[in-house]
Amino acid sequence: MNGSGSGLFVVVEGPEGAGKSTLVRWLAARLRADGRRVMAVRQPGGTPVAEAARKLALQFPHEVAPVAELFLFLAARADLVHHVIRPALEEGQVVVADRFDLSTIAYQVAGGGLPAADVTQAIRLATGGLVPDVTLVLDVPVELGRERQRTARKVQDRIERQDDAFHARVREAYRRAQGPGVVHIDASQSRKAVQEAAWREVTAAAALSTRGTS
Ligand code: T5A
Repeated sequence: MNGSGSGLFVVVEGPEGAGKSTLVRWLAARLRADGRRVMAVRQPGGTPVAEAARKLALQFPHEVAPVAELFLFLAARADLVHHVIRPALEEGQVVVADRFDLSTIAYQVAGGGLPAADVTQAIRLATGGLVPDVTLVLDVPVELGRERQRTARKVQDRIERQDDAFHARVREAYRRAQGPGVVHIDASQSRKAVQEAAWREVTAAAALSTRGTS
């Protein structure tokens, strides 16, 4: 399905504080306990170039033009796909990614107002058309996500500091997302309930695919 070798490509998406990193860590551990070889990645990040782009996109103390911001995220993704994700899939590993293309549609298109068709083309160029086997979209109300971030004492980056209207558009774009392998999970539930729902979807995707086994 992902068009790259025999691995399984799992993406976790959703707005700020939805519990993506928590779920990625849990899924990676659970899959490893099942004897699978797992590569967990976050975006933007994961290679020296992608980490440098992450700093520019999220921590640079100057205004970044919307299209420049788009290309920073896509530069990070292109490098991660080329150096890490495709090779891991080709080796038959399960790749679990914290964010992927849907983040760009939610934040730069719905949030930032860039044109969807152009961004979709740019994404395709950056990833070579790589598509996840399953995308778990975690949904939480904006205020609950912010509350979780505050409780976790997360220092806000440039995008998290955007206003509530921006984050409401991001959440709405996630809620509207659909397509092959896209699954929505109510992430205002307990960690355990979210993990169980996610595990059902990942095992179903692995069963559908001949991939994802070690
Ligand atoms: N971005 C990214 C774009 O604009 N375009 C793009 O193309 C890409 C790829 C990345 C930023 O970049 C933007 C979007 C983002 O603004 P980041 O620092 O990587 O930023 O941060 P986020 O991905 O937003 O991650 P967060 O840490 O904010 O949120 P998570 O990962 O969703 O949440 P997590 O797992 O850290 O959990 C937050 C807290 O909630 C608790 C956790 O223990 C933690 O304390 N928690 C729960 N509490 C109760 N119930 C549950 N079910 C819980 N699950 C987790």
